[in-house]
Parts: sequence; structure tokens; C-alpha cells
Amino acid sequence: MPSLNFAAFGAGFWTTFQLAGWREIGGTNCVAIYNRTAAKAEAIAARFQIPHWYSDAREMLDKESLDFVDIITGVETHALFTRMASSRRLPVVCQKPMATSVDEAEDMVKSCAEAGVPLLINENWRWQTPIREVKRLLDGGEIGLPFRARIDMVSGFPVFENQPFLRSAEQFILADLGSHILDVARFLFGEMGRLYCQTARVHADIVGEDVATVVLETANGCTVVCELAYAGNHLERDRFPETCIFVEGSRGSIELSLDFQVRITTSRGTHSRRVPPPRYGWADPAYDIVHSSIVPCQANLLCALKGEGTAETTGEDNIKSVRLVDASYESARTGQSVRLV
Ligand code: 89Y
Repeated sequence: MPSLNFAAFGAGFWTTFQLAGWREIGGTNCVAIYNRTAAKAEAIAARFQIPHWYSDAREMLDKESLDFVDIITGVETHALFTRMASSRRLPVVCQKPMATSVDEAEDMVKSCAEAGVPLLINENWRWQTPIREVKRLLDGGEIGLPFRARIDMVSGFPVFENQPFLRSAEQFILADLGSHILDVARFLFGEMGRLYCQTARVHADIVGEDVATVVLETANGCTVVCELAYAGNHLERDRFPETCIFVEGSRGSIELSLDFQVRITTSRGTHSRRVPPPRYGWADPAYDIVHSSIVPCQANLLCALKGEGTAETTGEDNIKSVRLVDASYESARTGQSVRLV
């Protein structure tokens, strides 16, 4: 199959890594890039030898011959650019968080379904090497039925330095990081029936919440507690952006701890293994585990774009993660738990 030509929307922090990820996989060719600030599009075009750059998205779509688009802009523009692409019958890959609301996410899915084109979400967190290992162990069934789990991403890493817009986001940690972690909760434990959430703001100089605790209940009664924080420099070992997971099951437990250590404990004892992510020269070492997960995630999306397989993180699937984020904000606002089914 010839390479698929695509255009990128957006020239922010994540664009360079996603473009490097496409190159790593092969089979695609970025032929154009749009950014509302032309100089930023031009700079990335020069760095990645992208032949055309634009500051007008419609002009780009009118002029370029494309097989799909990759939307890597702020969440508030995802629906607009998705509709622009779907109305031209172009398949869409869109950055997480998929949308600002469940209604908007549903509208995106509808516009792509009506146009007969795939809508795929670049939701990479679940593709991290040690998280895939936890999933493999859970599916193996050795620990029996999980009845409680904890998923933590707690760090003092200054995320605002690379992504300054997060400082002024009204919805911060649940939308930015929670969309990943709640997606991981669904990936590992299935769909949720109910949740309760509390949030807090520790940074005095930001608008949104930088701490969130979400307690979820799966359809079959497992409790999953997600703890998120970008609250400040109070940790002895800060290993941003590693996720820690602890699962208790009827016959054993699984633990993913810092430094990619995965342990499974059953009546036969504890088996421990270090499962580090691959290292790529183009990745920012401070984001290694996440940047490396771009590769299997985008490879999975590419299979779907080529009609050779099914994507895990379709728009239709990701709406369920958007719902969890939305319900978490609702619960934090009302102080009540929210039923999801
Ligand atoms: O924007 C976020 C993401 O997707 O991964 C980590 C991050 O950069 C900061 O929370």
C-alpha cells in the first residue's frame, strides 16, 4: 500500500512528538501543516521537511490532496476541525481530550459516521509498556476477580512550562490527565457504573483544579480509585509521568510501581519484572514513557486507517472516557455520586 498523505493541525508541544511517532512507524507522509500562528507552522514545516504550511485551515484542506488529517490543536477546536475534515470525507485522527463535552464528542462521532469516515482518538496512555503488561496479567486471570484497584499519577512536574495554556484552563487536571487515567481505568477494568469525585487547587497561580480523586465502581462491582495531582514539589521520588497501579483480586495482587516494576503475587509467591518503555532519540527524556507510547498507539490507528485492523481508541469508544471526565466534574461540583448507566 502506498504511504498515506496527511495534514497536521496545530504546531504546539505535542505536534513534534506525534510527527516523529508517525515517522518512526512509517507508511505515512505529512504533506502540510496548519497553525493559526503562521510562524509556528513554518518552523515545524522546516524542521520536519513538510512541503506546505498554512495559517488558514480551510485553505489547506482545499489545496491539499489528503488521505487523513491529524488534529493536534487545543480541545476547543477539535469539533470544528473534525467537521471541516468529515465534510470533505477525510478520516480524522484527533488528539485527546477528544472534546470539551459529551454533546460535542457525540456530534464529532455523528459527523464522521454520516460522512462514512473513521474518527480515531490519539489516546496514548493505555499504550505505555508497563500498563500493557498489567493488562496482560489481568487478562491471564492468575489473580482471580479484581475487587479493588488504585491508579495514581501524582507529581510536582512543572507541566505549565511546556504547556502554558494549562495554567489558565478552567478545567485542568481531570481534562488534561484525567482523560488518560480514566481511559486506563476503562481499559483495565471495563465500563463504569458510578463515580464520585473530589477536586482541589493547590497552585495559587492557576485557574483550574490540580488535584482530583475519582472513586469509580465497575459494572461488576470492582472499586477503582484514581488519584491525580500536579500539586507541587512535595514528593521524595517524583517520577513524572509514571503511573502507579495496585490491583487486589480474589486470588492475588498486581502492582506497577515506580521505575516500571511490575509484580504479581499469588499463593505461589511474588514474581517481579522490570518492564521499561523503549527509548526513542526524538522523545523528550522527561516524558519518555508517554512519548514512547505514541508509537504503538499511532501504529494501531494506522492499521485502522489502512483498513487492516480495528483501532482501540475510536471516537465512539473514547466518548465513554469523555463521559467519565464530565461526570467527575459534575460530581465534584455537586458533591454527589453520578450514575453512568
Ligand atoms: O498534556 C498531558 C498529556 O497528554 O500527557 C502529559 C501532559 O503533557 C501533562 O499532563
